[in-house]
Amino acid sequence: MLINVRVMQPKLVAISNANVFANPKAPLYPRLALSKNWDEMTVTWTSGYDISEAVPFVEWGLKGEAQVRSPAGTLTFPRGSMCAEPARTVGWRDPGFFHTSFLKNLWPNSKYTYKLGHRLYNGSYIWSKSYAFTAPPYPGQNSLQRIIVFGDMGKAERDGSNEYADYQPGSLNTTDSLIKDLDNFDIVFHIGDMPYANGYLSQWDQFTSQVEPIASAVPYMVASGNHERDTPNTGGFYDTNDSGGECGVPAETMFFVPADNRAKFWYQADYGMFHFCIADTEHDWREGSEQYKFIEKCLAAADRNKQPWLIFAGHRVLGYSSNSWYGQEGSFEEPMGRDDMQKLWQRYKVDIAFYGHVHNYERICPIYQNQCVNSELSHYSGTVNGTIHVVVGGGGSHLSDFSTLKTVWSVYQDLDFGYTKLTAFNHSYLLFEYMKSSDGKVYDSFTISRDYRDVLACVHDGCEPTTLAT
Ligand SMILES: [Fe+2]
Ligand SMILES: [Mn+2]
Repeated sequence: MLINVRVMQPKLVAISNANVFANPKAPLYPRLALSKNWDEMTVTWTSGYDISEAVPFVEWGLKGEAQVRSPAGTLTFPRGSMCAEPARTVGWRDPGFFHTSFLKNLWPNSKYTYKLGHRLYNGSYIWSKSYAFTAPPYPGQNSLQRIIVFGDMGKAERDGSNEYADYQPGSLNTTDSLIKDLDNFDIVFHIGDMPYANGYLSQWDQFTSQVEPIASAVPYMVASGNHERDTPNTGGFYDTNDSGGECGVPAETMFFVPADNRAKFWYQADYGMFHFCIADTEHDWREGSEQYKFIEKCLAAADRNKQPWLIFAGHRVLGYSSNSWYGQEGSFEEPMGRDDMQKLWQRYKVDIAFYGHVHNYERICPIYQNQCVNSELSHYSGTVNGTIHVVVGGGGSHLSDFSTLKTVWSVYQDLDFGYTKLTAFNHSYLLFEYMKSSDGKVYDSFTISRDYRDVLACVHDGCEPTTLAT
């Protein structure tokens, strides 16, 4: 049945023949994610099989060689774990089961194949189709490493049905561009606002289905956004119901991240020459908070000789954005965003900070205490004396206007759907690119070239004391 859904006035458009599902419980939508250990990959998928009915596992191994089986855990969440309407009421739908397996002892950069399986207690097996991935590089390893970053993608249907308020018009373009380019990147960071299910749980399946070609092939790392987490009176930093009562539960159960506690969605990730510190902007980040301590520890953990490229990312704009509502508020950031965090970006010489939430693209100069520290626009080199901030929230959801006020620090603005890519060629050369989702072509870019001593060099107040003693 094809129904054009305006939620309040559904209109019947056409009726198809009856659909029969071969196996409505079949294992689906594998999504890869980095683990806490560099030589592991996690695979999470969705099925209709509880542990009481079948044993979930992954059959996997080096491509073309003997395959082994690894066990998987099983999780679900009940209606009672939703915090408010509509997730607890009209938006609720039994989510099925979520399985995660840890594939261990991987050989760096090697190709693996894998299949999801369930062994029923009557001895028969249910299989998924076969998938493949490339194992992550060893931390510090010198090899080509390519990272995709964007936020706020959402989902959409190709036949135009169920276009729920036409909320994510650019989503399919972004997904399709990435699928077309799948051989040319190694890992994805989707920094919050994933399906915009907003308490209508079936939309999570639509989203995991849409990203499956990407997430089943490269690690799909996520961050928590207001549309995943925010529900009043549930311990978050914001008291709006942007998640439609989900209060983070579907995101934290359906996607694996290497956090100590997935309900506190901050974590670190190593990928070769990159060290990532991912913030959870829906929880307090100010000095003295649990998250602030974590972010400091994470940034301090980057050995810049081996991991020169230090990246900070979070959903809301803790840094700088010329978005119109941030402009009206006057400080061009999420309220209280950079007050405390900038101390850490400066002290630990973060290269680039990424944000979503604002649905457009904007690049900020290398900045220190609200001042551009470099008039260069495209080829940065030498001492690390400021952090470059990037808003990349144009993944697909309706676009956000820029302020008419001009700021000195805004280098490039694009009111369109797009995503960004980082390419580390080695320890001293990084390429940044911004692509439009509509054609996958590069519209903005810059490079950073420098050596280890340029990271160690004293700048501003960021140096340890020295002595004259010899
Ligand atoms: Fe968003
Ligand atoms: Mn948001």
